[in-house]
Amino acid sequence: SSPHLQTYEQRAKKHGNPAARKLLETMERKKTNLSVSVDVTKKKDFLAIIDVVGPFVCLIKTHIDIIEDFDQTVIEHLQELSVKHDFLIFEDRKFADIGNTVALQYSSGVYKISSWAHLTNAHAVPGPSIITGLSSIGLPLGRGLILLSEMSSKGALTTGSYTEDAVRMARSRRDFVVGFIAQKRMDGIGAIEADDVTEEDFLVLAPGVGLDSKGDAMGQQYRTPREVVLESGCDVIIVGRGIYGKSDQLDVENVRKQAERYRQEGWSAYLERVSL
Ligand code: 5BU
Repeated sequence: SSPHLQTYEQRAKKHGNPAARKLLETMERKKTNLSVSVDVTKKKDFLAIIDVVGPFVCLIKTHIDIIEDFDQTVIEHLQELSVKHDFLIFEDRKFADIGNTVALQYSSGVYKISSWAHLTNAHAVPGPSIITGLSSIGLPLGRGLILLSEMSSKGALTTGSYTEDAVRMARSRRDFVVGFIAQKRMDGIGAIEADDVTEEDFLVLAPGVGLDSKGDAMGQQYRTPREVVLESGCDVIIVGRGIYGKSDQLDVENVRKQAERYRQEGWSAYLERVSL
């Protein structure tokens, strides 16, 4: 049956990529398909939020380049928290250049993303060479790549044949590409008869998730965990401001409460889905 009707545990046993396998195992063990996107600019707030939401998430999503007071201790503490609370790390870098450049951006510079992020992502727009470049660094380290096949923002150009071509690119590199940022499952999309799609299991990570708001003033659009997981078959819900609110008024107790609330919503939608 289609991967989204199987349990995360069943899928973990069959997955060929170590990062994807570890993520699926973590989801099952902690009973969570929640990823929190920690988009704050101070390292103190960044680490405080992660310490609070850690018990409720399978994955922490970062934009490491927005931290103003970044230094190497941010990564050290992030890694300590990932062990303490048992979650994986996803740097939402959205690589978009030629293979040689993205390999350098992934491995080098200030952030050395490949040394600490289990997952990172890339636009499909440069074509298959972006996967060749990133995999030359990430594959030996046991990392996984997520391709952007759809975006959550109003008017996104990631539709139709672009989405199909992105899925085809992923299908030809299943050793390294483990899933999509998308708004729905991509099973069989763009496949031609010669493609064997029965063995493929792409994780679908969905941003644009919120319970109390339909969007923001800059084009973000929100759907509920139930819509995303049950109706659209996505595997991981990505929630940012829905959990930590306005980061200049951090209310730790409320962050904990919201993380538990989204975990509960996402997990019950998943349980309903696999019992169909
Ligand atoms: P929010 O606060 O829940 O709206 O944050 C959403 C996060 O997901 C934010 O870090 C975005 O950069 C990220 N995102 C997104 O919202 N939509 C997309 O299509 C992609 C990433 Br790709």
